[in-house]
Amino acid sequence: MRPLFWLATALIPAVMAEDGLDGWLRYAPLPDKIAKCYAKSIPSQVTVLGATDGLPLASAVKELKLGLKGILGKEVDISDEGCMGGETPSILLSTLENYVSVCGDLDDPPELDEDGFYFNTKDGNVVILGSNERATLYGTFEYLSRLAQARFEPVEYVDNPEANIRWGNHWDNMDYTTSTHGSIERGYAGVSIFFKDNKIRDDLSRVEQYARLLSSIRINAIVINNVNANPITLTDENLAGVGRIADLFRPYGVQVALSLNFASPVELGDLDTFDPLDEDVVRWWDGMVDKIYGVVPDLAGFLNKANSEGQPGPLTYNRTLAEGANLMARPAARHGGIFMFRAFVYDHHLDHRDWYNDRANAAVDFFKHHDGEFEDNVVVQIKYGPIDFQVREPPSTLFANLRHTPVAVELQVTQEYLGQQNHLFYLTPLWRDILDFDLRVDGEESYVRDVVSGKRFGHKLGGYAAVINVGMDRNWLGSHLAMSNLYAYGRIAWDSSSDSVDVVEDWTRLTFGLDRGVIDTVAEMSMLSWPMYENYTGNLGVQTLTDILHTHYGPNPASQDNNGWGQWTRANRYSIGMDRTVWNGTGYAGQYPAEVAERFEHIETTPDNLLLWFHHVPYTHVLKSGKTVIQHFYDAHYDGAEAAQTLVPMWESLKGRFDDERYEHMLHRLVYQAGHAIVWRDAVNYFYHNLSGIEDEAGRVGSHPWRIEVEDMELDGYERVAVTPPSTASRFYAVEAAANATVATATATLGFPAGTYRLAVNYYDLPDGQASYEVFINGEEVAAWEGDYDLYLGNTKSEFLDGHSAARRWLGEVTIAEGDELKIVGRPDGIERAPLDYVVFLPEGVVD
Ligand code: GCV
Repeated sequence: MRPLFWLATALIPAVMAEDGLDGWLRYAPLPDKIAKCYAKSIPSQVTVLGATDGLPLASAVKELKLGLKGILGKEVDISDEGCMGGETPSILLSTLENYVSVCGDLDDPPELDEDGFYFNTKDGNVVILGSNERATLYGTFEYLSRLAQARFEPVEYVDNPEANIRWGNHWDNMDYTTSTHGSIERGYAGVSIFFKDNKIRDDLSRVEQYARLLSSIRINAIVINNVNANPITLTDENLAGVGRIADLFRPYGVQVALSLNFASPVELGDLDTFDPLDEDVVRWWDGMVDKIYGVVPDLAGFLNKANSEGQPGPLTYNRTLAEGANLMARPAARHGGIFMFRAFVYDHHLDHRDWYNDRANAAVDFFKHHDGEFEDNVVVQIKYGPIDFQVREPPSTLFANLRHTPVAVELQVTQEYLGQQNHLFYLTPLWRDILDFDLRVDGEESYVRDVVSGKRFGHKLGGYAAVINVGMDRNWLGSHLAMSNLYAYGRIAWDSSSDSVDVVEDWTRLTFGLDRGVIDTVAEMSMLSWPMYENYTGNLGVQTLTDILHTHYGPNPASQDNNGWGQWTRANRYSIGMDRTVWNGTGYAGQYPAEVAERFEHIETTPDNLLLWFHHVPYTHVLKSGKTVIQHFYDAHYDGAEAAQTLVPMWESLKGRFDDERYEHMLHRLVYQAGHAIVWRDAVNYFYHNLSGIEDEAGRVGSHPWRIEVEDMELDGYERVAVTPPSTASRFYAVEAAANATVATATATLGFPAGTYRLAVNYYDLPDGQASYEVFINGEEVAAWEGDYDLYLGNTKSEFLDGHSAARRWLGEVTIAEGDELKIVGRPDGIERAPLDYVVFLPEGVVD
């Protein structure tokens, strides 16, 4: 006979391997005890009024069945008749309107806005009444989310959205061979789920799964193609494909929208002009928009990037931006469509020698005088900061300067400048920082959140857009933890007062289960991530300091300046920062309403974290904290890199508390991040140390007593190479195997005191090649690795030795004695010539 404990363990659900495909919609079984206790109290009868196949109410029923089965192991009966107050407890799903027409007026009807819903679980029944079908589906997802988090307390409330525009923007390209940025511009999780080889994919199964996720966070529209729009999206064949995509989103209440290329009448049609005032052009767009709506009658509308970064637009013909937007907005309006017009218009050939030039001024310069000239369905979509999704920016001044035009804020779920999903960066606190900023228009409360919702200036339209860029990777964004940002985006766009910690805790429960230790740890790691990343990348409002000319990933402070892009820091030997004051600088501070302008005009009233955004000061300037600017840089970079090391043990404490598959995947990324944070720290610190010539008071910068520079070792087959930018190599040099070498070695005699050390090596991991490496102490192999980070990290790759490819391997502990021989053998592969920077023997407690 089998022992009884066998039976007991058989009843506990095994921890199943998970790949992240379900995101937060896992409907994972609740622990037995909880499920048993509560399953009985959940009605077994579902009443759905007016469901039609292919529309959101039918999806609500489908999700409910799936969810109740998964979470509580409960089967339900479905009926299409019944009203509140019946004898059998039920879960009632309906639109409010339909409920009233079938069951009669309610005594106390809920006040629902568009997409809002009424939710009541108070008397043993569950009632979900939406203002429309998708709202009822939102309420159903809400119910399932509560159950999955074991929130059974009876509640009754109305949930209305703050804003009616809650859009996602994809920067997906039609193909990846001819597009400059591959399949998805700034995508870090595989290729497009929509497009392939200039066509819509035949297999769109990922789109349906994506629709569920978006709907559950109440995103109501999705722009499927890049703002750098390819006109061929509008060919007959591709439009038919767009129709197929819309058919998959429709059941989940997510409307499709399209980015339009302003030059389409020429590129796709047979006109020789795209002048917005030309009658043939007007006719062409009228016809095209009618045709698009013929295929997708419920299209949400359009998005357009005009006259920016090489995109065509009305300025080409000396027409105004308003004339350009209205050209396509008018026919869209006839179909009830919205026209989102991006404010990201600027000149990327600015003369950097002119102290008074400033890209940050562009949005107001280009748009303010057109306020009131746009059609009613035009919404100006404004990036949260005046530059470009930086680690710290003040809110764009344009939010305070358009009173007669509805606006939306553009956020970025994809971490373009923020670690490209290899670095943990939980974005909600950054978004809240912007949304909670009081612009003090006319001296009155004017939070950015109230400007974008339309509340502040009395607009019906307004809200949110976020660049999402999920890809074919099974876990959507490349990193499991990055999915908290997508979830959070939906929560914030619905209710901008959502608390950052609450949101990540909810997401963690849904994603990893109810273990308090997991919830607390993930929340702690997430809340640490913004200050940490800011610390080791760009401080005091100087921007992210990544390589803006190449991949936007690794460090390259020098790339900010002396070019036309206008992301300048104006760093020289003595001083740093953009002078954006009115009295002596670019005047940007003066674009804010008076109270805010006054605050940013003066160093004394500018917060330290935005000092260099608004002021140009000597490195020796003393901050409010009492530190000098340069010492703050040094300290912050050390603090940030040190904090990044703590993510690994925090995550390791979670081993075995959910599936190994997701645990291991994240562990690799966090270990990598711990190393890359050191690359960042050193590159930025070396750069400013070198430029300013000012020593670190703590004596850390440039002093690495536990490192061995590989270029100083005895080399056989290896050659010393200068790295660009120099600060992305320890002491500016590295080694690579000579062109004809199949194997190369570096040897040195160790001078460290006898003891046990943590061994690590910094090298460069390039695409298109997996070099292999072995490390020997006194002829005995102690470690080996392959340069294969490129195979599983999602960042934009660099083929050069630089801050993007620079990486660290942690090689475990070694015990050595003074005089031991260290030998590294590298075997190049493809373009990866087994490059090495330095080896480090870390005594207990040292991070270097
Ligand atoms: C889609 C930045 C990005 C570009 C992007 C652009 C935009 O410059 O690096 O990839 O283009 O913003 O938002 O239009």
